[in-house]
Amino acid sequence: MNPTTRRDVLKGGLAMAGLGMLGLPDFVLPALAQGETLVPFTDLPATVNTVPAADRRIIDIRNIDGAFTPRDQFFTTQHYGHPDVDPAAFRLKVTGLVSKPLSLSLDELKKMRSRELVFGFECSGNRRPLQGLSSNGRWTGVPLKTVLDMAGVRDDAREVVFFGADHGEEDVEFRGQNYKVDQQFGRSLPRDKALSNELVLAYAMNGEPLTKHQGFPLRLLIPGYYGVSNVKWLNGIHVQDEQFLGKWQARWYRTLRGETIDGQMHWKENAIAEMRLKSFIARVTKAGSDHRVFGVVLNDGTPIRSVEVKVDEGPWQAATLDAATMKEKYGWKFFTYTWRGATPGEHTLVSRVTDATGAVQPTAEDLANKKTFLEDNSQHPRKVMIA
Ligand SMILES: Nc1nc2c(c(=O)[nH]1)N[C@H]1C(S)=C(S)[C@@H](COP(=O)(O)O)O[C@H]1N2
Ligand SMILES: [Mo]
Repeated sequence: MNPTTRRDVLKGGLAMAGLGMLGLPDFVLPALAQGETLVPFTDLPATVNTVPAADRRIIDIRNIDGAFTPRDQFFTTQHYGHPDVDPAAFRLKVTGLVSKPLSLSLDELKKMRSRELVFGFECSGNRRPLQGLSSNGRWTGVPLKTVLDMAGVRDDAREVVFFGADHGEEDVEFRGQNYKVDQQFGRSLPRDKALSNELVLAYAMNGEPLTKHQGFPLRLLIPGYYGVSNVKWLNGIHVQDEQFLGKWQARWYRTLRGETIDGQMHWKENAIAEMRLKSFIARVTKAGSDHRVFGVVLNDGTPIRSVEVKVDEGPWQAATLDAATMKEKYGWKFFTYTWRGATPGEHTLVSRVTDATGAVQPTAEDLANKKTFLEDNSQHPRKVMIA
């Protein structure tokens, strides 16, 4: 598809939404094959505002046109805005229960043996109707284990806490008292997880330095975990023997779920960690007399067994897993399904993914006892209009 045609399609979409061209980013539309056209979702506006604020960005899932999200389109969010970090003065400090505290410059980190990590993640708040808070990148950085081993984690250490340069005043409530304290954004991991092999302190994505949005100059990446775990503007690693109960670890990022155990309802609050098994349909296109359904899978890295698609009240049908994206353990994955014989009118399409352990993506009804909106990995029925 040539650029002129893409722009025409974009204009068409904007005209339908009653918006002008001014002030909107020049996003390219998906690489549609010759003669392939987008089928409108009737439960999503023709265009979505992908830049709701200067430091926030979502993706329009209909526009995904490759395995890796370009750095200027990668979804982005944070709680305290963007801190200013001077890369020359930057130091990563490793403190606490270590035999040798460290203070590492960016150059020192970049001289260490690096590794690449393909990792796609979603914000734990990503959900219908937009599903726009996910992206996929090829990251470069230093294994966290290299730095922790260099510092020497002591035997009495139980947790590793990661701090960003960003901070804000928070109310810490205790029995009717509010204590206002200035806190850095902080997240923690149990010792064994922090010392496992796949975690990376990243300074580049898709072959270029991180942008400010992505946490320049350094961020933590925990493959398979939700977005919140990937601490941006990372400047402190503190090793301790206590549990870390900071706001963004223990209080804000929680899911409340009811679970029946031995006939009795138990209400559990869990901290956000591993991504839950999810698929969603990102776009439907018309190609000749057939329709093509394209979608995305995200999870904790457990191999994927299958994705199925259901049209209206029909049977579940096998979708085709995209071989290239399936190869990357922690990348997002794509699927396609060819929908034959679509009749004019509105139709409901839904996908569900099953992993190698046999776990199946839940329906919204299955999650009826999940009371907070985080970790919504439910099957997402999507409506389209066939002309
Ligand atoms: N230092 C810091 N890191 C942070 C956050 C934050 O507020 N401060 N937000 C987290 C959340 S909630 C998400 S979803 C991801 C988003 O990462 P991205 O902007 O690269 O997409 O960053 C995480 N890392
Ligand atoms: Mo998030």
